[in-house]
Amino acid sequence: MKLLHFSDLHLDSPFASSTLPPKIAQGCRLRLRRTLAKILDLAVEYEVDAVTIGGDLFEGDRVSKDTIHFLLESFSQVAPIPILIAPGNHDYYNPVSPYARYEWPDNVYIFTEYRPRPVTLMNDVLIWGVANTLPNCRDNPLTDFRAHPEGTQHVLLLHGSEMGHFDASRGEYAPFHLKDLEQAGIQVALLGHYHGGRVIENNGTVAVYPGSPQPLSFGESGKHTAVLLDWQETKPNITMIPLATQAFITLDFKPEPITNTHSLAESIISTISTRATEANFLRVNLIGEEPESLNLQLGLLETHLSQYFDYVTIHNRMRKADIKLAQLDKKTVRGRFASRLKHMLEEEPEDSALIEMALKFGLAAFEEETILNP
Ligand SMILES: [Mn+2]
Repeated sequence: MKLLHFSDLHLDSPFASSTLPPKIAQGCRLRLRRTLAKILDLAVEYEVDAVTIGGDLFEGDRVSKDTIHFLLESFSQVAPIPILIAPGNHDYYNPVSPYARYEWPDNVYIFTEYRPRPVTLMNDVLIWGVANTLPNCRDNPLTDFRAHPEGTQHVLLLHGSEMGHFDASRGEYAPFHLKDLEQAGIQVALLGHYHGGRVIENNGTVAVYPGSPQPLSFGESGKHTAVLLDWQETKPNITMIPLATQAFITLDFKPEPITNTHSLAESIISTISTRATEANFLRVNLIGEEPESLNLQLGLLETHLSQYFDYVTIHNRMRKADIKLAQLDKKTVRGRFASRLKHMLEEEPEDSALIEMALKFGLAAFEEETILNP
């Protein structure tokens, strides 16, 4: 038996958390549709016995009729390959969800209850599927569940949080533990919810998170795959097939000892070695102490980097340089200037931003004048 499993495609995602411009976000949504086409091509190519979807296929509060029609057509094109869907927290099942309102092709089976229900895939294989039926299911869906009968391969399809590998960035939905799988007699759990792909093995039970096929925001690390499971005997061989063609790259960058915006841009570019094939989005956090010599022009830096990346956002989190002892030498004009402003900083903290700016530009002016100590 062969299965192809994926989850968390999030069709029609607004990509809002990454503040992408509308046109770039539109390109990402198009890429999600193309990724579904790619996954279904793989299903045909590998001649799988079923495709399983572990929820968050689309974003239920935003999904367009157009996208649902795209899904209906895409799924019917791979018939008779069965497609089993366990709705997640973003595409949860209820009587008004697209899962209930549209007529899905005959090869599509949608789970509708918040407890494991079986579907016979072949003679001795049962797929137990669970549907999230609310946007925030918090009870353990496996409580008191026992897969039966014995001697059958029991596979679970579920969108939920395995609490032993809890990913706080995704929150606690349909929570369960690995031991619940064991106790229920589940051999393989095909999961969704965590967007970083991983395979968890424990006492003969295998749990698979494929990750979101495409990363959906900055900070989404890990693998982005569809997973091919190929049962030779009782245990499946597991192959994670990478699918991401877009990348959200976050870089914390400490610019010392760089002296100008141009060399800063060039060294940021050379730091980033891996790129996705279709689109790369870059977030740079400038950290550490701001080099005294660096008269940073953020707009210019962004334009420079935008020649190499599809979207760039820069966050300047550098600390202002401390006032150095030499600058406080009261025998020099510069020292008296620095001391005076340092004193103002202590006396008038509410104006600190303005005073720091005056200090920075004032000291820069002194440097260019080459003021010598007497
Ligand atoms: Mn998701």
